[in-house]
Amino acid sequence: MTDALISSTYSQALEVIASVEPRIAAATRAELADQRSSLKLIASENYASPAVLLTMGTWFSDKYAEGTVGHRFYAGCQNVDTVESLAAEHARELFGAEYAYVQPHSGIDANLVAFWSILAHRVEGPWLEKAAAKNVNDLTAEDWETLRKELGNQRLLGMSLNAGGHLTHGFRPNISGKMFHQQQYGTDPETGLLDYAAVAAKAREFKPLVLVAGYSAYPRRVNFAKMREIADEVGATLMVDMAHFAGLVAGKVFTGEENPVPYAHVVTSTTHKSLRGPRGGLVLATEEYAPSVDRGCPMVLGGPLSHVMAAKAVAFAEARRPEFATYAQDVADNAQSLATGFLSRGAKLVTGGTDNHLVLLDVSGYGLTGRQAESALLDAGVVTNRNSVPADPNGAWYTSGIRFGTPALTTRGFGADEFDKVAELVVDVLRNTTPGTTKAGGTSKASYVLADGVADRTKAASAEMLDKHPLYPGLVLS
Ligand code: DSN
Repeated sequence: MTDALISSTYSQALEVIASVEPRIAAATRAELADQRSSLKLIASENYASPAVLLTMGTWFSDKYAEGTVGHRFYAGCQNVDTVESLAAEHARELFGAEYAYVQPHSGIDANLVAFWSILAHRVEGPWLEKAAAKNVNDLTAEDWETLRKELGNQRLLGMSLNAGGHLTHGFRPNISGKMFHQQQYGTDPETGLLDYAAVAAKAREFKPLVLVAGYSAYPRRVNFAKMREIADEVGATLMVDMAHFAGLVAGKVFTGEENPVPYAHVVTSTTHKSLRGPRGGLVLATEEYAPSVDRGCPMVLGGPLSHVMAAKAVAFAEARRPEFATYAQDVADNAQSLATGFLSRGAKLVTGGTDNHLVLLDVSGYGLTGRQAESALLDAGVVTNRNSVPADPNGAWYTSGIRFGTPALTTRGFGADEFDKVAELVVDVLRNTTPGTTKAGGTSKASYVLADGVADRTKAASAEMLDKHPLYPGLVLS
């Protein structure tokens, strides 16, 4: 697409929107300006291509299509069938998966589909075959009673939130921590690294039905062959949530035992993080689990978002191109550079570094909570998110960490030297931020004071780099 075409397409689209609700058009323009002028370092965010974004803005949004390809609860789904089949085909090819389900609306939805499918597939009962055979309406009252009892007694072992796991991996305040008896594995208290022997010991004792691997704030790679060995030993299903690192799998940075697809029974993902697609979810599975995954809608999900499935197909097609592999390698190399930049300036990193796309900086050494650091950085135009560190004394609200990710700025074209500069700017802000005081005169965990001039000098230095790597170059709104 030419620059002129993209510019006129978006300019005209905004005019149409403004004719109905000008404040939404204005907010959309403001969002582009904000994203263009800030250092986006949120590890779970990226910038989708104009092709992906445009695909979401069509009349596919208007179509209901509960069910599966060729088996819908609504008439007139032939074009949605085309879209869903193509998205699933691209996903299977991209990841070398036996089966792909592209309907989940988000990562949490994908995980719910996975939990359902594992329960449906694994939990013994007369209802099982019927459910998998898609005649769930034949279940008797007695079948449902068995199902309720059996489902309520299953166990799940996942990585704790503090160690970098996700809240859907059995964290108590999440439904995953309530629908299963759950236990969590952590990381080695000294190194912050995953201790496979400790995971195995816990699994032997707890005997989970589901072993969940994957993370949203663990800055290291995982050996999925080892996780599968543990799952097999205790008879668990291995479910891997690769939401954060799917782009590194697609781009073949994570290969062999670091690629979850050949080892996990069920793999879940989002499509908008390192994978750089539209906001949404994805489930990959072995043939064995496919029939129960296929029942995600209407068992767990509302009707599929056809416009987003179409955008997933476009994004997967993009990720199958050779340049995506280059991008993925750059994401990992840039994270190395960012981590090295922090370490060389005396910062403390969880696990002492990274070998994926994210870096977790412990800000307690600066006398700050994660919340204070996040706010001070935002004042300086650096967009991050606060995050717990292992055994965090400040809990999940204030936290002691800041999570940084390289996927978004790598999309803009930032290289290793620029990520080193980013580390310099971040450290400068943190060194020049002090905690505020509470009304009672104590040290606040929320308020902070950023020294005069620091925000301006950070923004000026960032602007030099951002101007060199414009977001959506050529897109000029009239
Ligand atoms: N919100 C995502 C993240 O930031 O990692 C996970 O749900």
